[in-house]
Amino acid sequence: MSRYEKSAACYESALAHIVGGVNSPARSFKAVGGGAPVFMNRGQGAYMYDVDGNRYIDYLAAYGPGILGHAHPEIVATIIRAAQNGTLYGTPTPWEIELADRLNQALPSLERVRFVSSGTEAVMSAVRVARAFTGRPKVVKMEGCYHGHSDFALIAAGSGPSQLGQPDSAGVTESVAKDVLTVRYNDLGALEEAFAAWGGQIACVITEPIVGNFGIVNPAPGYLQAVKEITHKHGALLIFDEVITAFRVAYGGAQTLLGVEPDLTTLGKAIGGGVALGAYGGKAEIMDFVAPLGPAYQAGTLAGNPLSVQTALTSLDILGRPGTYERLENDGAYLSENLMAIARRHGHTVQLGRNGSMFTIYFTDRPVVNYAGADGADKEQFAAMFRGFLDRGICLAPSRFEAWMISIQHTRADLDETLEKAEEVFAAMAQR
Ligand code: KE4
Repeated sequence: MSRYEKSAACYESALAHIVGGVNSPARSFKAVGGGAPVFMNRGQGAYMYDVDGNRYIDYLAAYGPGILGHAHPEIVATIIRAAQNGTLYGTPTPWEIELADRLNQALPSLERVRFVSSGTEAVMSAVRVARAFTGRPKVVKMEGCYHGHSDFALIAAGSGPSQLGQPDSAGVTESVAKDVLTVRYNDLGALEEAFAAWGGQIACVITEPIVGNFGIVNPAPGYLQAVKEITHKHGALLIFDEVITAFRVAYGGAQTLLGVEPDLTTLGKAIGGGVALGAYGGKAEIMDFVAPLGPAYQAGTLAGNPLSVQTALTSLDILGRPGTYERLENDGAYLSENLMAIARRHGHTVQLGRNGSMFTIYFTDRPVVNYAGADGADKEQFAAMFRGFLDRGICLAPSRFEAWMISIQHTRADLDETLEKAEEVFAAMAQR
């Protein structure tokens, strides 16, 4: 019986009524050679278990939310308690007040906040508010950054920084694309060029402050401060998409870690502790443009729901404990540096992008500072590494543009087991 026999059967069944057999294209194995993805049916601590009964040390972390590991006992207790009082009222609740205050304490730039149900909704809403506040239509985004699947976010780069975008998905119209400019990350000249061409029409610049969507790429020293200055010089707003980085790289996110405050911030993933929650917010004078106070509409049936908000409060309780981020930093450094040493010892040419407990190994000979660098890394080598680890019970994201992510439930023994398996994986790859 093959290791993945039941996953393969699940996949065939899933194809009957679920598009591509998956509820998010990121979960398909298209980027790693295709075939049936692995179907999991249990998560416990640092581990996941597939329908064939195989155990995996989990570095996928559900693409970020998994910072607490699976079935954390305090999270489970909160969800049970919340459910016993009803999961959704359609009215305001006291827990939303507490969470909004906690987010403001963690990220002081969040003077006003709105809760939504996903990162996509957070970003879509923040961009609408920026357009409403400035009265301008255009948005500047960074090539390769991902901001969810609302129309404006699915725009491919134009031929240059001042060239208007092209739809990057069927169903996104040219009229949407003409209001999106894409510039290279870590390239201030490109940003200046975009403003020189369209300055008076640009509502906002949105960026992942520390990139997580073409692997982990840090901003060059001074880059984010300079982006903020250029943006403000032209009367536009700066949006930090911290859906990955908030409460992952630091309790206060990248803006606290790096000391650069945006006008608006979007949040998701880790704040929810594994349930559906997003948020956006920023300066009061901007956010008060949102209905019912202002003319920018945003709403949601599940927005701020008691189940998600109480779970988020417990998630922040846990993450706010002393030593959490020192441990995540130490584990990230320990695992990534040893993985790189093992890969190099087996003759592989690799680069590392890392911030705290999340990192990416690129098969390329030069440091990665932008999307082009990440896209130039060897995809076959990544696929071989992904499969090699998967077959040995180590679960990574099936994409070279994602990251290894460590949780607070991973032990040093888990990391050492991973390194033992890495010796086999990188040796086998060298024999190919
Ligand atoms: P969601 O709508 O998936 O909750 O969030 C969209 C989003 C917004 N901003 C950033 C920086 C993000 O990384 C994301 C979502 N991330 C991807 C993977 N990096 C989610 C995986 C998926 O789509 O299944």
